[in-house]
Amino acid sequence: RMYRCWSVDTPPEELMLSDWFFPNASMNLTTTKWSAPVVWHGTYDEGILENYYAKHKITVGLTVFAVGRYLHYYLRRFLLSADQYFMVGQKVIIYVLTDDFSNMPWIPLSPLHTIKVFEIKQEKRWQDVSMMRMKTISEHVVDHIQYEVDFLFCMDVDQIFLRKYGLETLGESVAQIHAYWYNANPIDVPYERSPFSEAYIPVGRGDFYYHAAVFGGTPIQVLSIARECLKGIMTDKRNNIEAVWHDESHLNKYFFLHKPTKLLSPEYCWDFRRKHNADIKSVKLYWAVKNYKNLRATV
Ligand code: 2GW
Ligand code: MN
Repeated sequence: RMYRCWSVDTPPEELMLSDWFFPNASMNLTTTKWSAPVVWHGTYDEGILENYYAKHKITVGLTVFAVGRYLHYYLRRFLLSADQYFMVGQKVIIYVLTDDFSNMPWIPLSPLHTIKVFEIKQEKRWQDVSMMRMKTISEHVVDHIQYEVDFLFCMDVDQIFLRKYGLETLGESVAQIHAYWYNANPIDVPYERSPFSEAYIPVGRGDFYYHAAVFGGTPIQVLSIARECLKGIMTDKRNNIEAVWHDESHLNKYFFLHKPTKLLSPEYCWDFRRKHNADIKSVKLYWAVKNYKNLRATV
């Protein structure tokens, strides 16, 4: 299954400007123009992967933040579903970062799975709760995660695993294509458009719009991602500017400059409020329902 290249039916000057590829209804992109695989359901052989990793044992890490009301609202379902579907049969360490140690839910875990809980302080602004995850991730990768896992994912907590999310997703640096923008016109995607922000991507440039709810790779690559994003966020703060989608804008800038080695289709982070369509064969993870009024009241 292949996407069609945008430049096929656009004039040459736009071809020069645009790094963009986008799908149409019948064709899904399976390789980027820099030769990275785009993983869709059906593009991988689970049996072959399982055989390979039976001989090459690995441990996979997963960081998740649950601060303030998000602990009560989302953490239990995230963890229960992760235990059931994330890297089934592999060694997994889930790193929970929370401001409320004592309200950590009890979760029955499968063999080979474990949870490590770390306390962090709550930021005053919700934008900072989200953005400062990059700082915390960097610190924990340096302190211990780099010695504990072979691959690491970083995810939002407001989502739920629905099917096996497995070895096919592992790579050096892994980016998630955003469910809302995967088939959009590239000039419409919400990259940061102010040249005064470190996250700036000019109109007409960019490859994909990536979702910050899921990113990953080897610990060293995740460290590089988190450090660069944090650097951009802190520079913007000094310049009194905040990118339109906070850490997500900086992540998009990072992956624009350093192309990911593997991309995940929107099946790996789907929103069921989007109309069903034939591109989406098998949803592995989906967005939990959000009640902004209650959730954002205290933060
Ligand atoms: C965030 C925003 C408003 C109010 C509360 C929070 C909040 C976030 C919180 O009170 N507690 C908390 O633990 N978080 C963590 O930050 C949690 O892990 C959550 O999943 C993550 C990102 O916040 P979230 O999920 O509300 O943001 P979204 O779903 O609108 O996500 C996208 O845009 C964000 C930036 O605005 C991030 O880039 C995120 O990764 C994107 O998915
Ligand atoms: Mn989220």
